[in-house]
Amino acid sequence: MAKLTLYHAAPSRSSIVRWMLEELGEPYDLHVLNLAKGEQHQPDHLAVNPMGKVPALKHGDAIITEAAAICTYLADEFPHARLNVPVGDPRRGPYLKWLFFAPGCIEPAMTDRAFPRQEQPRRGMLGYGDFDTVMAVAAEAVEPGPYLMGEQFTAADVVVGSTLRWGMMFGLLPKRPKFVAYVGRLQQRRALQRAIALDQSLAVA
Ligand SMILES: N[C@@H](CCC(=O)N[C@@H](CS)C(=O)NCC(=O)O)C(=O)O
Repeated sequence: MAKLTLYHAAPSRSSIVRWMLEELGEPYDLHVLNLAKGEQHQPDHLAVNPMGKVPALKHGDAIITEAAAICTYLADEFPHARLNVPVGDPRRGPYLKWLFFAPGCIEPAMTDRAFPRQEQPRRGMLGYGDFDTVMAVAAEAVEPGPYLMGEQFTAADVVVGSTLRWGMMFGLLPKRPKFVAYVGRLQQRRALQRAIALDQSLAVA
């Protein structure tokens, strides 16, 4: 089987992929980068990800970047883990919507609020519209639960859940009761607990 290698720094957005890999239960190697030392901008890493960022995933000869794309890829590539909604299932559309919603709407709404622009663009020009609508839509989506796709935990929960978890942890997102309850459910998952513990030991090493 082709080897999986995660280009990782802890804590960072590559922790999203580490959680995903722990959910999958497939063996993987880590290639750890020190972001503070700028290793992500060195030529050997730029050959992997010309964006000079983590995460990146190498699977055999394939290199995938962008956390949400990597999680989507892994869920489809290892369907036995039941972390995807397969092509042909009518729930696939909403599943993909949430995978794109985190990097396409939640994250830019959050960072634009943290680092406001000098001039506020027209709402129609912003792909996410406005912060309050994004928060309201996300809160309604996580409410019935336990997961975004109902009883099935999927890669969409890894991506959306990580964004909400980090956003609240750093005070960038409001601690809405629906977000807190959802993230609390996710934190019960052994794979997330394992990923957090592994990242903590990496950070202190
Ligand atoms: N759009 C990328 C963002 C990745 C990203 O910004 N990673 C940060 C760590 S959280 C990084 O590598 N920063 C180092 C740098 O830009 O120099 C994704 O979702 O994977």
